[in-house]
Amino acid sequence: MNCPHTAAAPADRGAGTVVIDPMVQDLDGETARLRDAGVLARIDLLGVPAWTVTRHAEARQLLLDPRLVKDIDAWGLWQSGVVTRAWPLIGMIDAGRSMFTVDGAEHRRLRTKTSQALTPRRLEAIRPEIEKFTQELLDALDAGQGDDGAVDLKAVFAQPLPMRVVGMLMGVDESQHAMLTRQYKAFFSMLTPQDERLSLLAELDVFYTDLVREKTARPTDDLTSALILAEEGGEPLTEEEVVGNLKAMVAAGHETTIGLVLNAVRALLSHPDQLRKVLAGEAGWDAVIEETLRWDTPTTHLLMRFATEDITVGDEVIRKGEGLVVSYRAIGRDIEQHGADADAFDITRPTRNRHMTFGHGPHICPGAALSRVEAGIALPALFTRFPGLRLAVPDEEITKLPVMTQNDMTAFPVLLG
Ligand code: STR
Repeated sequence: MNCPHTAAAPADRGAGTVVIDPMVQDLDGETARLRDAGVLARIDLLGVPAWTVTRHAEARQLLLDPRLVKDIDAWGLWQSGVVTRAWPLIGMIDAGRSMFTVDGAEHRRLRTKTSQALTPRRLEAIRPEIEKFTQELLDALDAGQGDDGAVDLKAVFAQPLPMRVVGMLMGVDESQHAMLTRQYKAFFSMLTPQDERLSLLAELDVFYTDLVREKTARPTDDLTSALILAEEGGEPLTEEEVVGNLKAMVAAGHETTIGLVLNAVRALLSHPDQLRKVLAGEAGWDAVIEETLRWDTPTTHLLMRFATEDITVGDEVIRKGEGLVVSYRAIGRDIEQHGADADAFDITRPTRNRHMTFGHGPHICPGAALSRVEAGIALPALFTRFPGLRLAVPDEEITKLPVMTQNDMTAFPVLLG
């Protein structure tokens, strides 16, 4: 098979390779195929071969393995020039120096302030602001209904809420939110031509670098300013490192939370018995959030880690230089971890908190608590304000964003009841 994105055709992919569909036309089918392909499966990402881990226990172990690193220079296909910046997924890996791309002691240095700023205790201080944003966006939903009574829950509510929250935390002015939303939509979409993706990433670099310079000159009380200031006696982050962290926080902090909120609403609307349980107080919103995180993970596949030595997993060996993806959606449906009914959405399932959707080990999502606070405010507020909330189109007509790595929708039209 010819690969248009890489400099040379990759090696034989073998019979057991699961080709990841850039258009995300059948996510449940693909998740099941990955699970069937084994603990460690070979996948094809737009012509580029990689391994993926599809099981909870083995992923947990691999995510603690220091022989797997995030540095793209450890990737054989990159070293040899087979994969280049022309590959549409390169921006998911070659994202600049930040806590997302560095390991070991340097990783701790890059990450500490961020994780300290996002502890549940520190987040209590911004809860009132998140509640205020939520109420404003609920008003916007009410005002946004078209002639047919429908309104897009994604565009009007689920998308702006996390953007405002991460914008407030990082000190990104509200006047820039529409631009960022537009840029990230194009960045993630597989329909965007690669030259456009590369130029928008360059524009974002300029934008974030300007922001960091402004905060360096006039620090405020946001996390960007905190990242710039040196710890007492510590080594300050470089401008490049602050920019890298800021990019990672804004990208991760809004895209994944959109998925969490929308996937939870969709799951409840298509499982009215479960919705009734929450509304009757028989189960908490935290149960809805955890079960959604397990059953319909906002991150489908996380790219990528590279083996610095041969790593044996069961009967397979990840060779030195090969890439490993973590397929969180398949991991959430692991029968060994969640039982034979792992494909069922059940907010009362005993293992609902035992998912791995935020990762594991040193890179575990530093924004996990924040996303739970956001969804924990947004979901009850939405269903309290609009108890008759329902889909404006049949569920089958909801389309996924053409994004291989994220589990998000193009739009989510609802009637407010
Ligand atoms: C997007 C592009 C960019 O400028 C920086 C980053 C680093 C963090 C990445 C982000 C990326 C893509 C979405 C990710 C996020 C970390 C968590 C998020 C992968 C590459 C998830 O989907 C879990």
